[in-house]
Amino acid sequence: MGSLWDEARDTWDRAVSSVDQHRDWSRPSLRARRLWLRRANVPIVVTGRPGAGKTALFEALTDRVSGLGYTTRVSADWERHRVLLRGEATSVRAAFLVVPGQDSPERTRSVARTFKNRAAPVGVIHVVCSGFNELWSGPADGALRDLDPAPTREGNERVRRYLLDLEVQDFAELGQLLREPAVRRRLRWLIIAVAKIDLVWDELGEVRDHYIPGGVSSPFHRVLDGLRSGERSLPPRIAIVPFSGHPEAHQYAPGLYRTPSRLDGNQATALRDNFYDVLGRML
Ligand SMILES: Nc1nc2c(ncn2[C@@H]2O[C@H](COP(=O)(O)OP(=O)(O)OP(=O)(O)O)[C@@H](O)[C@H]2O)c(=O)[nH]1
Ligand SMILES: [Mg+2]
Repeated sequence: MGSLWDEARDTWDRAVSSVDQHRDWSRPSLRARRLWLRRANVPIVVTGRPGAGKTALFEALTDRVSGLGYTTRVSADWERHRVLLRGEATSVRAAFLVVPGQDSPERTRSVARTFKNRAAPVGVIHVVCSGFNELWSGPADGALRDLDPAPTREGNERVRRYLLDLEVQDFAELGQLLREPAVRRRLRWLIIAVAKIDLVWDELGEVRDHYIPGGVSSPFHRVLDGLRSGERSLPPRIAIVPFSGHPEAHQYAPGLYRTPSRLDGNQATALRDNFYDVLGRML
């Protein structure tokens, strides 16, 4: 296994240990501030499945306190923001585009356009969540109707596994877009944000092994390795990091098993600050 994944594992482990070492007064290495009516020239696209935590991640990054001010709701439309990212040695005006997760022909077309045209992104933040997606339509969601899970942890696990498969498919679709010539010319970095890590904090080893190659193989690695070999469609820099934009208990629908959050706001802030470090190194 190449040193790329060893490095990715080190970056992940550093993020995890930053949670224990975090101090309330520590200063993040990067500031992210929204700009109004200012030009921005570094396009960054945030992708991922419905209810994965994309909006929560963006809000946490641009808030002073992680997760405050974020209202839970489905994003029906694209969220476009201009953000000044200022580190010690860098200052970048980024145009953030948060893609709505909901499937529709318009969405598919417009995502493809974003990746094909001359405004192809310089950076992609792809959000995954170990299958703990929010099912916005609740009991009416097709997965719940088909699987009809018992209100137990085992029932929940079936839904989670099913959503984990969809997550891999979605990542494979992103992989197709990364193969576009415009993207291969432009894209410098990819961060895979493993959001909602507060829900799986007691299974961190498994989660890391699912997303980062180097241990037991997983379908997610196959997509990553496919991008890396052959056509070499992985951008020069890649990081896979745990994140928690909005720690809270999770339930697929009322009456079903409730997964508790295992991190508090300070710990989520530590992961946010770690994300700033990672992002700062990409810019
Ligand atoms: N436990 C936990 N819940 C989270 C986290 N981030 C988001 N959530 C919850 O997950 C749900 C979906 O989060 P969003 O950020 O709105 O998801 P999204 O990816 O923007 O979804 P779409 O708008 O459908 O594309 C919300 O109810 C959030 O409160 C997290 O880090 N931990
Ligand atoms: Mg959203």
